[in-house]
Formats: sequence, structure tokens, C-alpha cells
Amino acid sequence: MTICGRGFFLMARFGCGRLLKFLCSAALLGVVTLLLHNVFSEPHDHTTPKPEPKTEPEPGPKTEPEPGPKTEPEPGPSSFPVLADCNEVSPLLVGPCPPKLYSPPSLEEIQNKSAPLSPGGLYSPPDCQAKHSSAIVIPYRDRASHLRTFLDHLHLFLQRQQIQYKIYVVEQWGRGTFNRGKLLNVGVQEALRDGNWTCIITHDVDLLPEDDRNIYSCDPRNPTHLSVGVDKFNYMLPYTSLLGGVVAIAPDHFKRMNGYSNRFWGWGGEDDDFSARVSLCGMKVVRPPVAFARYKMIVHKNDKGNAPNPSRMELLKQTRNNWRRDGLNSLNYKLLSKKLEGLYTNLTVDIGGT
Ligand code: UD2
Ligand code: MN
Repeated sequence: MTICGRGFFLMARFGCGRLLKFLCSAALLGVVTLLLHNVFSEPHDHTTPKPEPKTEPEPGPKTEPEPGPKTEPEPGPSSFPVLADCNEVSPLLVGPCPPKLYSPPSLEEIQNKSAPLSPGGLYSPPDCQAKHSSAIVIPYRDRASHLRTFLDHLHLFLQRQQIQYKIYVVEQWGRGTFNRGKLLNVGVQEALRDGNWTCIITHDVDLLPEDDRNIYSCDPRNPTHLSVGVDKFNYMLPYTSLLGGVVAIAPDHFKRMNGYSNRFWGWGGEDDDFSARVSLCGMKVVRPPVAFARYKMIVHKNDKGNAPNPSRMELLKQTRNNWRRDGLNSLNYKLLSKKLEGLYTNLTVDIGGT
């Protein structure tokens, strides 16, 4: 018998008021209902939590740090599905892919052909988690039609490789002497401020890869010279230490080398200086097989403001003594604008000089 039952019995017996009787009967009814419920319902297990009802798999936040631009919104639990890693070798590769060298389409036409890009020319494969994230950095001035030819070819080429990438065009402002090395330093520094890239690709605007098995990712130990064979040089290296054209380099290696020299104004020498830095830092240049590390160079004349640098040989003699204090750590420039175009990010910079 419950306590209330006993109370009711006593109160009824000793003549309590009607209200009290009513309250106690209601309480007794409650207790009986509870007892009946316990007898006829499933026994509750209080030791193990009941499994949640099955819903769609919940995409959880990723544990790996997300590569790519820091400004992009982080994938939230309900905004993106969790993607499986992309295959080691992309199934989309076609091998030889002859570039169309002349009469490039308009930027709008190129954009319509490309898979959707985020503003500033960022691409991530839609169906799998990219294994590589590469910033493509291009030194640039007054080569509008080359840039369109390049974009027309490169976007589809990189998308077939299933890598995450973004193209940065570093445009030298003004009419001063061109400085490829300094522009590349600016581009790498700005790209690394913009995203957690695992690889940097320094890339001339007039070089078009001919085979998509030449993957735009970085070797974990050494810088990679990707433009091994160029049609202009009959697909042969003019000399073994050449490191011009297209280079893939891990951000840490670029920093270890203190980037490029800032002192090479005009054509030539900056690539050889960069090559010397690789060995001075205890690394070596690696090269993929020329069978697919092949490029076409758009035929061009010498540009105004980029005459061969007459002091380049003298400067090259000083690399060994100067590389530690001439480069990323002595870089100064004014970023005049950063524009997120549909197919690329334009960084217009004043790098000084004459
Ligand atoms: C070679 C190298 C190049 C670089 C250069 C010497 C190869 C395949 N190429 O190319 O990497 O070392 O010698 O500096 O080894 N640019 C402009 N506007 C200009 C001038 C240059 O955008 O007014 C950019 C553009 O991206 C161009 C690059 O700088 O592709 C290199 O200049 P280049 O094409 O005149 O030099 P090139 O072909 O002799
Ligand atoms: Mn060229």
C-alpha cells in the first residue's frame, strides 16, 4: 500500500473534509495509472542510451585542416556532404591535350566552358576531396591575349587533375622595367596570406602544358621543374640547371630559399639565381619524364620594358653571398588592388624600380 493510500484510509476513517477526500482520491488515481503503465509498457533501460532515430548521415566538420583560401566559409555540418578522397590518379585524365595557341575566346566564353569557379578563380573538385591544393602564380604585364589562351587551356587541364587550385595573376603596375622574380615573390606571399596552399606553381603566362599527366602538385622533398621540354627548345633542356618556365615548389621550400631575388630587373638571370638557391639550401631539382612534362610557348617578341638585363651575370656571381638577405625577407611593394575576377585573382602591384 502506498503512503497516500494509507492516508486516504485514515482520513476516510476519521472523517476528513470533502476537499481533502477529493484530493487524495485524485492522487491515488495517479499512482494507479503509473503502476499500470509500468506493468504494460516496454521496460526502460537506463544504463545504455537509446539509439537515435535513423536520419541521413550527418556531415560532421572535418578533422583535417581545410586547404584553400582562408576567406572561404568553412564547410559547416549541414552545408556540404563529406566527400571521399579523390583517387591517387584522376580518372578524368586524357594524356596528350594539344593546346589551342591562337585566337583565344573571350573571358566570358572561357568561363562558360569551365566548371563553376568561386570568385577569384578558385576550383575544388565537386565529387571528391582533392589531394592537392595549388596556387598558380603568374608574373604578368600587357599579355592580355596570352592570358586568355592560358586560362582557356589551364582551367580544364587542372580540373581533369582533380586538384583544388586558384590562379593569381600578379600584374606589374606602371612602365618601369619588368621584374619577374619580384612579382613571383609578391604573388607567393599574397597567395599564402589568402589560403593554406600545399603547393605553389610559378608559371609563365605563355607556356601551355601538352599532357595532363604532368600533375600540378608538389614533391614533399624537392622543387619540381615542370616545364622540362618546351617546343621552342625542341623539347630538350638547353642546360641542366635551367629552372625557368614552370616550377612546383612547397611553400616551406620557397621560404627556406628566401624566394626569388628581388634584384633582377629586365629579362634573364632570375631563374638561374633561383636554381642556385635550391642547391645552396641542400635540395635538388626533380623533373618528371619529358614524355609528358611538355609545353608549347606562344611565339612572342621581346616586350617593352623587359630588355635583357646587362648586369645579370654580375648579379649571378653574388647569389651565394646574397641569397639570405635578398628575397622574401627584403621584399617591399604596394598592393594597389586585389580583384576577384571570374577566372583568376588579379593583384596589381607597385614594385618600385625605374
Ligand atoms: C625564359 C624563361 C622564363 C624566364 C625568362 C627570363 C623558360 C621556358 N622561360 O622565358 O621563365 O626565366 O626566360 O626572365 O625557361 N612577362 C609579362 N610581360 C612582360 C614580360 C614578361 O607578362 O612584359 C611575363 C610572362 O609571364 C612571361 C614571363 O614573364 O611568360 C617570362 O618572360 P618572357 O616570356 O619574355 O621570357 P622567355 O620566353 O625568354
Ligand atoms: Mn616566353
